[in-house]
Amino acid sequence: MARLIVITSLLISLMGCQQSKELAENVQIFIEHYTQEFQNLYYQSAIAEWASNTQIIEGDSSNSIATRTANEALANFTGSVENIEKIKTFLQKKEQLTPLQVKQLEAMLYMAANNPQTVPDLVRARIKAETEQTEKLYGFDFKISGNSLSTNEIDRILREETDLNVRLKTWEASKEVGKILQEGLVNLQKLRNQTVQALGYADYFSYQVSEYGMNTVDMLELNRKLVQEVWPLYRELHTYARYELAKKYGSKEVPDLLPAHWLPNRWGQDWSSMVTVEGLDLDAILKQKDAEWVMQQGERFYLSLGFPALPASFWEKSSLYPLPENAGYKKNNHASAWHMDLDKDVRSLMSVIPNTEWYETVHHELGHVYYYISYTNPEVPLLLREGANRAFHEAIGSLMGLAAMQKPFIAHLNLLPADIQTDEIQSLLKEALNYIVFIPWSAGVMTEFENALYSENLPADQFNQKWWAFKKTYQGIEPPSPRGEEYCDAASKTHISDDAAQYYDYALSYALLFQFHSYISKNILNQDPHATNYYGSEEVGQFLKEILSPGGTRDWRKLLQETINQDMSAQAMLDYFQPLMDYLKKENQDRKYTLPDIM
Ligand code: X8Z
Ligand code: ZN
Repeated sequence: MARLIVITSLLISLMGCQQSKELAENVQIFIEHYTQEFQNLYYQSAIAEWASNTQIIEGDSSNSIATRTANEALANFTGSVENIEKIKTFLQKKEQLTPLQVKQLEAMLYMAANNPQTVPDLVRARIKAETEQTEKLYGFDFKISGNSLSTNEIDRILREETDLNVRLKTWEASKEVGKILQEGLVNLQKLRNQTVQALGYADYFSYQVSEYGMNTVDMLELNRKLVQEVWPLYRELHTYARYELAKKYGSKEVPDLLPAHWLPNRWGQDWSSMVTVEGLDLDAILKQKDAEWVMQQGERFYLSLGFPALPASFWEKSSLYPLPENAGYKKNNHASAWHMDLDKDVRSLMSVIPNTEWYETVHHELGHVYYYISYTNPEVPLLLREGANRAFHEAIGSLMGLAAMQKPFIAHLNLLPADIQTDEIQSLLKEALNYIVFIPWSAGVMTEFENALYSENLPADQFNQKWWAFKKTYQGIEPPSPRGEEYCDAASKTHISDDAAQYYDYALSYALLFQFHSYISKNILNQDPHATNYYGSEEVGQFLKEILSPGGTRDWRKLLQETINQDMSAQAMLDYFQPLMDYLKKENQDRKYTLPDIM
């Protein structure tokens, strides 16, 4: 009797084993078929999007029609009811599959939720709305007194001009694009929410957040904590900037809130050009170079760490420089990197000119490109060719941008005399005006606004007041004059239209990048994090490859533990800037603080 039971249960478990082997094989076949079809449709979509973003011809709808068609085909496939059913059935037997199979099925389901064919009309309407919004955004002709000007030119004026009237006109001109995007944004708010709700997500914000394995409450809390942690330093920088800019513009009064047109950036997200470090004036150095040099220098840095040369197709197919004025068409004016076929076709879209901002951005975009190249390997299935999370993807190039601006690095390139004396506190101040100032903007304004927009269904007649309420609370910035609901200033930020509900990626990426930088400086280079030279260090390259090459095959928290033995945290960033506090407190000694001391 007992024997019989043993044999029967053995038989059953053998059968079970056979079944699960069969299941794993079936799943593998499904994944392979899916992958092939997906790659093909994804590539077609990327090719069409590429044309739509690099050749915007007024009145010509051929690009937008092609883009809509390609995106609909991709959506029909990724959101197909049949695929969704199959994936869900497979996932019910998770425990019989390999972790990699589960991850791939989950990636499919995540994409399906973005355009479920249970609601085909909604998906189609959304694709149409997104294509139209992108066209309007990047086809926009910025003008001052009737004269067209590029966003590079707007940015230059806001960095350099001291005449407040000229600044005001320029800032106002930069916000005009928001007006024509308001209607589209209202439509997209509804359509983005409705499409993901069809597969059970609460709203589009929580859909995007879920990719981190987090919910909206946790993500908001994490971002608010980040703001709180940098707040004491931000408050010092805010006070410093009010007084220094009042001096610079000859204003007798020091305003309580920073007027938006006083700041050297359209959104007040980076104030670093306020400070020039004597002896370390990168802008002056770059003025003697051309845009091609900036691109090649970016590649040289990655090469020096042991990364491969960029493929010839990168140089042939990318769109790296501003269009000539008489081009007769426009292109997307914001920087991006593209993994067109999730294989070897990598490109970047930029408008590089030789200045500090583009020098940094070139390193940022090449970070994406080298991430693509690193995880395009046989160990990483095509569906998992993505960052460990989206913030990792943003962190790598920004890390390289930071490293490429430190004095020992620049001196090593012979761009400076090696023995030049520079003021280290001024360098740190300049960096804080970039990295610290960015946090209340990204983790605060952008994240809170998009949360209100999608999770809280912000009513269309409150977009602008909400935007400025967040600008005031988080950044201590006010508009030059009241801006009613005829404006939609949030929509002057490109991500609001074409990278929706993801801006916290950048906030988190800054925390991460200081963690990576601190690890590299202390544990690999044995250098002061404030004065490093990564150039030529294959060990640094090796460390980065460990982070990059697994792509999305690993849990990001585990990967972080294994590479730097830490959880994600702002501590490294805070430590880095700690020496600045005393300096700023002294500078601000007799000045009135207008931000609350606790956020
Ligand atoms: O949008 C970007 C990148 C896109 S790949 C250039 N960044 C954010 C921005 O410009 O607002 C980089 C840092 C912040
Ligand atoms: Zn990026």
